[in-house]
Amino acid sequence: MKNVVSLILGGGKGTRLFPLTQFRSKPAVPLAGKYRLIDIPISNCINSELSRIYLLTQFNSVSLHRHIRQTYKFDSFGGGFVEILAAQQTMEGTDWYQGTADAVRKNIRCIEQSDIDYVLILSGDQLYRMDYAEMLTNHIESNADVSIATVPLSSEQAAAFGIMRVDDSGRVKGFLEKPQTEEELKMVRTPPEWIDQQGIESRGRDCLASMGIYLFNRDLLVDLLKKTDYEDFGKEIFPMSIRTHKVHAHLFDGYWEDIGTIRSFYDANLALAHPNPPFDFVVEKSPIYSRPRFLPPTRCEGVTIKRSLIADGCEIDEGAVIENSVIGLRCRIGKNVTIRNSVIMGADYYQDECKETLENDDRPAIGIGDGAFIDGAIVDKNCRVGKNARIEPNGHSEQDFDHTEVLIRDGIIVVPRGTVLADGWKL
Ligand code: ADQ
Ligand code: ADP
Repeated sequence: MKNVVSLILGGGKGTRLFPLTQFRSKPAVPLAGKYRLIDIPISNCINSELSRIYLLTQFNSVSLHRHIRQTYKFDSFGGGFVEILAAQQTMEGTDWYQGTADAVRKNIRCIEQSDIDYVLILSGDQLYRMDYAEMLTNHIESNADVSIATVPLSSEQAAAFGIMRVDDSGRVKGFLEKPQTEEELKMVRTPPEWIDQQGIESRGRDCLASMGIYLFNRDLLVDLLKKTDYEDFGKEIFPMSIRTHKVHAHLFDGYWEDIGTIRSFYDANLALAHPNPPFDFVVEKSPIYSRPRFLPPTRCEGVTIKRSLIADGCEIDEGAVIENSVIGLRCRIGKNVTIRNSVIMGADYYQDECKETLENDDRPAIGIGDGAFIDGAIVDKNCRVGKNARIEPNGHSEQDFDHTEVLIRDGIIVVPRGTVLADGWKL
């Protein structure tokens, strides 16, 4: 696998994940209480024995950079690395990445090194487990120029993805980025029988969606990027190159979730707390890596916890009830607090260590104050929720809502990073 280099696209603005992406890039968004989204593709690479990894970033990338620097250190003998390629002005150009293909083009020298035969392009914001070595084997056996990983979906979900039509051998014959009309969809539908024939139960699914995971023969990728000015893989490179090159579909049927919206972020996190989670962190041979933090174990005092994940370093006081929720690092939860169906991200630091604990600070402490009630919410890091505050959508929707402290997105209340909600606060 030494002749494969991985490029993770970590630069999108993540507008649909606002306000979680207000101060951080999408791949830096916390996941399952103690990880960040970027840990997923990097762990998949390491577990597939791919250790030459570049991460292309552009927006709000400070916390992402710090996380990578503190987490992924390889020994000096194996030649592995995770290197960040932040958008920068150069002698050749002064503009930022214009799209996914343009981001790769602007870093073309990294893939032009002589010992690289294949380039694996990944997204920095998806939750799945995949052995990329299997994709490479399939790519070589089918003698493909490019392979696109694809997952079967129903037509109702198709509008959010690149959808492809393949022939019997799996060669891609049509590719449409985000088909919006029935007419467009018709051009790229796949008969469910074909999916069944490949040994995957179609269960009514009749679309093959691109997972945004591409494996290119290096020389072809360099050629395409140098000879064209295409800016995007889904919109331009694939629709054009299927005519002239052998683009092959690599079928995948495991759990795969694109964490692009507040709703998908919320659902994916809560699903992780199920007794049989669709994505399991407990796989001994292929762990999901993250930053080692040396936090103390969570301390609980007379609390009721059902179907929840509790990260390290929390303190949960007497009478608290936590159901169907994810509680992140260093979270302080006061007495008789109720938290249901919520993602509480926790804190970056313990307040006592910080100058903010000056005696004249009359704001509520970082964490969730005594008697607070939270249902159907995402509470970002370092928030101060006052005593007896009530955070719940309460029948409000995004449209009729004009509050300065919190937002409603996809029916979920989002409390942005560092928000202060006074004692007794409610909608
Ligand atoms: P989208 O996710 O909508 O669809 P895009 O916004 O291009 O496509 O993002 C792909 C990845 O590239 C994301 O990880 C994003 O953060 C990153 N990215 C976007 N712009 C970037 C830039 N300028 N610089 C660096 N990184 C950037 C894509 C495909 C679809 C496919 C879905 C699957 O286009 O065909 O179905 O992914 O999720
Ligand atoms: P985000 O998860 O929002 O991207 P950041 O990575 O920007 O967060 O911030 C988290 C980092 O802040 C942690 O790495 C932590 O080490 C650091 N940090 C630690 N103590 C403090 C402090 N007192 N104030 C602000 N940040 C701190």
